[in-house]
Amino acid sequence: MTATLPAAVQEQLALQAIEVPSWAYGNSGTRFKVFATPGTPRTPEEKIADAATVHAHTGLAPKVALHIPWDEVDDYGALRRYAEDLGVGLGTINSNTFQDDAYKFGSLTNSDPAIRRQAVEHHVRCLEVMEQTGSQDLKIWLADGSNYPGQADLRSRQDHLAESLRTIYDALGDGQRLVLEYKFFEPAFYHTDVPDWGTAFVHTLALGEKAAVCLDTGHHAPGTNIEFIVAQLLRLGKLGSFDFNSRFYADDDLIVGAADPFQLFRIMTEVVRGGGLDPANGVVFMLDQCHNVEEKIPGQIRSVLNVQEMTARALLVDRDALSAAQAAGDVLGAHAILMDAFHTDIRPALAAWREERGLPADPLAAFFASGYQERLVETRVGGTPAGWGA
Ligand code: PSV
Ligand code: MN
Repeated sequence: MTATLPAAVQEQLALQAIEVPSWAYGNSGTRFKVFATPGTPRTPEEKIADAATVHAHTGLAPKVALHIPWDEVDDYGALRRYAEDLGVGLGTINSNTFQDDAYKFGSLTNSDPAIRRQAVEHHVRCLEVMEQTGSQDLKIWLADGSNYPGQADLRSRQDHLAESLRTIYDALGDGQRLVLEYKFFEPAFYHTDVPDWGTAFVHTLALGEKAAVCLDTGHHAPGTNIEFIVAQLLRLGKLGSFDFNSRFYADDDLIVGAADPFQLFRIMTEVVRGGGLDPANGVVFMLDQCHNVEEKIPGQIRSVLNVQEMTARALLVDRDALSAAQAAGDVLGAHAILMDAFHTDIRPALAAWREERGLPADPLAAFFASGYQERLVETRVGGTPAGWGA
């Protein structure tokens, strides 16, 4: 492919905005070991500074998603101004009802009304934070579930969930949305209260227009056709956001597009097909990743570039030719049209696209040459490195 992308593709790419998660910059690991990294941020401000560096090198990551209470500060208005001074905004607020002893047997689904109330109040507090950060989305992921058949009443927990979500939904302010994330297992192993897109869909449908589904790419059983779910949710107007990452075995939270680049291409192809790139459709593209053994800022740069590369390839699919081949029953012809786009090396064209915008042609090389990481290692001395609090 020549070094120039078609104008229509360039226009679409210019609109692309990927939210990066604050927790990607902190230390993380497995239940076996969290490895410390020199230069790791100690505060939400330092995480935001690292995220702003990703945006400065790629032009792709204008917002930082926060996790409450991991990113708890006294003054969220000041945090917002701090971010804006660095050229980024604050994005999705992720609630956390999975690290408190009270939630051992569930949060919004708990059979104890006092615990449900505590969990609802946490979410209402998150909505207040969103007022100050200017965030649009409250993202709810629940660790709720059970480990043994008979341990919990599956049915009444759905009723509790519906009621708790309703209370939170009714507290949404102007321009705020509730986004419900599903995950098929972990930390609960027998049953999970929001295990799949269907459950997330029925709850958000019952709530109303300001509620939608979050699709975390790592939250499916092996072999699940995720792009089908993308197509269906877009068709139903209920795809609120993505949590992008890669998985080999479980919820690995690896770099998006690393484990299965073709899957990311297929997902982005359905996003394009369903109008999901149009900001009017409200789909938020977020990363939900951890960098346990690789460098964190370069890991995030690699991630947003992977999303951009697969978006560009998806935009190159010859739609008219594909429709004609599909209508004609030309199985191999239709397949070849899709594969032609996937196999197109758009990297030189994207490098040129960046240069035209005053961005480095090679963001990773520019980051390594900038000395930013070395400065962090020298200056971030003392204090407690941020972590996921597990
Ligand atoms: C749960 O596995 C999850 O995907 C949710 O989005 C949480 O908020 C996030 O991970 C925490 O890392
Ligand atoms: Mn997630």
